[in-house]
Amino acid sequence: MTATRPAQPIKVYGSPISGHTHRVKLFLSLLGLPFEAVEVNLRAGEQRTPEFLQRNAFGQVPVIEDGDTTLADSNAILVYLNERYAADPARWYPRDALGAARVQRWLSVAAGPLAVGPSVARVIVLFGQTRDATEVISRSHDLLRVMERELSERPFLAGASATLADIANHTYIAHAPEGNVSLEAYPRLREWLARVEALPGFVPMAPSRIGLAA
Ligand SMILES: N[C@@H](CCC(=O)N[C@@H](CS)C(=O)NCC(=O)O)C(=O)O
Repeated sequence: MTATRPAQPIKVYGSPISGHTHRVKLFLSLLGLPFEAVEVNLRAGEQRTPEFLQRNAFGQVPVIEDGDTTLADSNAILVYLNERYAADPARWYPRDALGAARVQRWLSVAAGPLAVGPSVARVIVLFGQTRDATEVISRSHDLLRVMERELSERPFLAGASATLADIANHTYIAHAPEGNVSLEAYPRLREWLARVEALPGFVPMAPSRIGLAA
């Protein structure tokens, strides 16, 4: 199978502290696709400028520009990159009904419990917010317990090999300790992180300096 290549590097509008941005960069790297990172300064509110809102009316990163195509939302971008450029799209997003649904289930987790749990717990610390994180941390552990149980049944979230389910969920789980969500009690989850990190082309997100949201 031959992979298509973009005519020019794909522009990724994002932030180095954004796990949503990182999941896109991670998949671009796994696919070996050229990209150019364009930083959007979230602390300065650049995601709400009229120019950026043209790219994403929700005022959030990441957004990609691939030639004439502008696309927002990390999970939508993963699906796009896979269908457009992967040599074997079925590897990352199975073609059979149940396989596809299993991946979609974890994309929903990434946009739901992961986003309102470990991701928010980290934002509270990174942005030096004063609000009580107890409930968010507790909610995060509810998710981690489910993931730990499911990963006792299979090596990757949606089956025997890595799929978009793992790409979408990896970053905010790996960085959960930055939000005071410890992974200590979850050995299977930590083994899964290592399995994802062993994929050829894996690139980590840099650890964030606490209280310094750039
Ligand atoms: N559903 C979106 C969520 C993206 C998101 O939450 N982005 C955050 C950074 S990680 C953001 O841009 N926050 C700035 C804001 O909401 O003002 C996606 O998956 O791309």
